[in-house]
Amino acid sequence: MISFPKDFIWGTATAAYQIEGAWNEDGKGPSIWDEFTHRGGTIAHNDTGDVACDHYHRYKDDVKLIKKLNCTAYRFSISWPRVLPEGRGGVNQKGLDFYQRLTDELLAHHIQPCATLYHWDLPLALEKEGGWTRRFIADAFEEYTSTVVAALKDKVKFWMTLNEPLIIYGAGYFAGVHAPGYKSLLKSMKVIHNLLLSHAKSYHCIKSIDPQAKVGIVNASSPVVGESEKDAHAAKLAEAFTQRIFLDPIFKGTYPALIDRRLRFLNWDIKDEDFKIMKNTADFLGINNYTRMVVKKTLLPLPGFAIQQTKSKNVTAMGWEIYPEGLYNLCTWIRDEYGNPPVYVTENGAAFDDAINKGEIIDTQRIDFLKSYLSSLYKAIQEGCNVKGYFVWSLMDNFEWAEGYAKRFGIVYLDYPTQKRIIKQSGRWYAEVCKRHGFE
Ligand code: IFM
Repeated sequence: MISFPKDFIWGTATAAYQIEGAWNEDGKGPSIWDEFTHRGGTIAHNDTGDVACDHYHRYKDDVKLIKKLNCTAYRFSISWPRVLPEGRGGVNQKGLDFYQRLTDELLAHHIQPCATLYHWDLPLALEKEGGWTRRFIADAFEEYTSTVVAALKDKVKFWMTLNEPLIIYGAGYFAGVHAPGYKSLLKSMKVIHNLLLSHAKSYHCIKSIDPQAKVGIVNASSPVVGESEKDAHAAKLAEAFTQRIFLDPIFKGTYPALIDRRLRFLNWDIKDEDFKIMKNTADFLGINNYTRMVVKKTLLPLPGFAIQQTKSKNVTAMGWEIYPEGLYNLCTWIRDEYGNPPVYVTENGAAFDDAINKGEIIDTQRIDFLKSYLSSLYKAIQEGCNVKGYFVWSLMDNFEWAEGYAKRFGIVYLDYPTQKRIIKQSGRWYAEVCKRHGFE
């Protein structure tokens, strides 16, 4: 029997744009994702998040589901343009009220609300002014933070500022496959620094409103390896550009030495005093882990590495290698490099091609996946890693960004035409894990 500590937090996770729907209801302003999906040709099957899981109207049922899963915590995100339709200035009270109702409902069911302030849905009005590429965004994010935290401070004590800054800059500004859809190395480098500054200002803002609150950042966390020995330096560069870049400023107050000059060469707006604001701005670290990253060196010096498609046959429906040891490697690396901070696995899970059969979804592959990653996490905890909780991605199938609804990550199945929710076999299994704090 694998038994996790008794105070270990068990949860599931979602994000506003992926589940809420109601994209233009009750005064919500448009986000970059509304614009990006409505462009057409950007998302598989031209899917949009206009309706998604209709969670905005069905949140009460969804909280009941979380309760059925025996989760003690729920990670969700707040939609910035629902609260501030123009990104700053006038507050949309109806939008804020939705999150009051949601958190009340969670607390009534003894589920701890864990809120992410930014999971990719930037107000379109701010994007029109340059969005994350311009420094003003940090003040706008601070204003948004203060509005939300002042309203919810009695209910939410666990805040995450940004979800996966790596994907924001990599997919949104470098590869162009996520909103706002730029393919620009220069823009992406500017975005990195502004994200970190925004995180830091948001951190200080939350602590000034509620010193008791726990505040952290959530990173897309994958251990990095070179494809062959020749690629060892490329792996170091990739680790710096994807992992250390968001950890060093927060835990050490500097950019990683290996890439500091390159970053400053590409972004003249990096000021030394920024690092004083950024240093020591995480009470905990959120890690989202799905796979590992295999890289190869490239001739181009920037960024100096190329991410390789896995050659493994052991993959999920996303084509991501199933590599549970990676979670152990990651946790022990964080322990050794960053002074063993409190860590929460804020996302872990897998997409598979689930099908309903006589009203049931038998997703044994997902159970195997979760078991193997949880076993790896358990080993890390046994070896002294300060891991405090685990959130499955995701509570239910939802809008999987560029992949639309084709990829299903949920432990609850969504029958989109009827909006019926059906707990998958993995959901029933996870409910037992949460109840027993472990599994055989
Ligand atoms: O669905 C996403 C989530 O929004 C952020 N982390 C990765 C998940 C799976 O791709």
